Amino acid sequence: MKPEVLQLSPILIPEINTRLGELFTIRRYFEQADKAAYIKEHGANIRGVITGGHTGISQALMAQLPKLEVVAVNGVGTDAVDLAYARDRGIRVTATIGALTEDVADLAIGLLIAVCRGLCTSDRYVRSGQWPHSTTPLAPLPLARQVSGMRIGIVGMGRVGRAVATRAAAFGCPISYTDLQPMSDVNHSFVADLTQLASQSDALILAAAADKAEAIINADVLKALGQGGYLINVARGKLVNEVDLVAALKAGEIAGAALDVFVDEPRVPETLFGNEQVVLQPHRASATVQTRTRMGEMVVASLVDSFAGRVPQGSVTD
Ligand code: 8YV
Repeated sequence: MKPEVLQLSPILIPEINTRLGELFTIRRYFEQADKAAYIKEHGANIRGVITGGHTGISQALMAQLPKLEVVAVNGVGTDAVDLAYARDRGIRVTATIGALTEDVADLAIGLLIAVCRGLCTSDRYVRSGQWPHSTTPLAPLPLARQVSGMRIGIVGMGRVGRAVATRAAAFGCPISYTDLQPMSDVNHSFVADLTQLASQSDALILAAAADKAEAIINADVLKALGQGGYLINVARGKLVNEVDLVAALKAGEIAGAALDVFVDEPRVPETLFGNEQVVLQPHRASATVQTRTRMGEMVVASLVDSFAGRVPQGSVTD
């Protein structure tokens, strides 16, 4: 009999869904209107879970799956999974480690350029048909901020942070970083204190895991980043005190922000919608065909290996 797997969030690659269906009995929880009834019906037989990095799985749901052996996260962040509870129950948790590093770093740089160069504002200007009505052939848009040479502060020098650093270095940007400790294999300057890092950076790029860090970007850090500073977030919304960020943007205390992630997705503070100093993305950093295919393959392999008694490549609990 095929193992039963509860799927908490969709996978957008058809070939991966076909493969999952061949190997397992997939219970598509995310499509159910009455989720409680669905769990009552199928919970007792579920041996595996597929979920997204942001979605994770609550302890309450894991508690209703007595035969659960493995949670395969289709993402790299495991902050939305109670790892201590999973370990206690002997439930393995896997993540798609390494699969999305390049895409997330690409988007971080894309967002930095977009917000500094006003790409979205300019795009809206052209699309709305305003350009021909300008009194000069040049659009009367404010001049932008040069990106090359900006002092970049990276928060979290893991895989993504390092990939961001490689890209920023190619733009001639001096790079500093903060993390729990200095990394002996990283040549950029380590700054232990986040506020200090902010004060000496033109842009802060958040690439940290959110397991151990919440609301670390607060009013003090934003003040230190200052009126010429930009905040880029491709990690997790909860790293930022969003109320402080909205207030700092409104008061012009920082120059701008480009955000792929938010505290309460898909809800985004509406006051940001009309703010031209902000670029907004709906959590898309890993959303390319190539990366999502690789992630899906890792999810399949995690489940197959786990059910076969092998330790999967992306296990975070073994
Ligand atoms: C994905 C993520 O969008 O990797 C993560 O932790 O949050 C994102 O890359 C998400 O996991 C897709 O399900």
